[in-house]
Amino acid sequence: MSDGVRCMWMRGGTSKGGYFLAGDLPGDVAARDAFLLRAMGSPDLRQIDGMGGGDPLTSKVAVVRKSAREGVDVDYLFLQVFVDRPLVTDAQNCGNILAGVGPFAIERGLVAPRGDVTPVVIYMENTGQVAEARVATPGGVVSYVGNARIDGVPGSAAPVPIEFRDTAGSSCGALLPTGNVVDVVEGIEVTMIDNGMPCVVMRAADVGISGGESPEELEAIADLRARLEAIRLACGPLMNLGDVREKSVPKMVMVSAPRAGGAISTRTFIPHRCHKTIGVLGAVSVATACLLKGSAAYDLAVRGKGAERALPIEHPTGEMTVVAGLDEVGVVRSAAILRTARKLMDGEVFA
Ligand code: NQM
Repeated sequence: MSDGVRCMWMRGGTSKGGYFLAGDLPGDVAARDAFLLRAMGSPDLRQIDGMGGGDPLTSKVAVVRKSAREGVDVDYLFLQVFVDRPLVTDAQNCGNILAGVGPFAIERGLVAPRGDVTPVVIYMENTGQVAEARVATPGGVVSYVGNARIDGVPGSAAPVPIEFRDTAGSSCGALLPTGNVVDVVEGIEVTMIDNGMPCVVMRAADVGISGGESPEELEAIADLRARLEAIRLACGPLMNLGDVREKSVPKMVMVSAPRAGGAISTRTFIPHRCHKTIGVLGAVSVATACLLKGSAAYDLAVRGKGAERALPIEHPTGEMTVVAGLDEVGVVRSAAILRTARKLMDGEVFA
């Protein structure tokens, strides 16, 4: 395709990518994916011939349409465009890119602004679940300016609080797809959990790291990368995800005791690069593991008390607080997080 396709480039949380109206993209999936690979410049480590930033966190796409579902404003399909391989996958969701969906939907006229804050109910097509984002719309116009700060993003911006409902088993069919709180895989005790994002949670010490290393230090340990991939490939079928060689899930989360007053400290491979922070739904899944007695995270975690718990999930550049709502038997029923987003460019992208 040589003609330009209308698109908005946005930062959503700690990720960045292209936001498209579904009707602006080719309807045929193979043609759509070929277009997106060209637009991002994949496969190429530097994505020099495209818009991608040479990192999975900046090679992302949101496809948004007005929803026909009762009580839902828009449908959002997330696509991960691989950097180094000719692959586009819808096998995972993304809670960071989700933060830009509400503002984008209002900017494109899919949702009418309502007062100073406009709630946008979003159906997440990848996992069939619903989230509600609250977008600042003073004077009926989306505002990106404000005092909210999130770790991993310099400066401040308008807050975009997001609440998730019923995320358990989003991709794996059950919160604990093996039916166990802990399993031994490749000799390591792991908790395979999916509360919005399929994650394999394991103790950092069990794979020979402290859990305080930087992403660069961890990516440089070839043995660690090989071991995590062996565990991941074994966990895929156990988590009902099948063969995960060409999928970006499950995420591999190494946990250790909190270092900065949070609930737990994390280092996450997503799955081959180490995240500079942590994914939103990844953090929700880890927070849930912290609350599950017997999990790989339980004994390391500081959990607080009460039916609503703020669990700061520490990551390499700060923390992400998950506010978990628990029912009377201590099961996590809802989760909320604070994100911000920013419009970076509105125009046409060429492939
Ligand atoms: O877990 C990265 C991100 C994500 C996903 C990844 C995310 C989530 O930081 O909801 O946000 O885990 O691939 O954007």
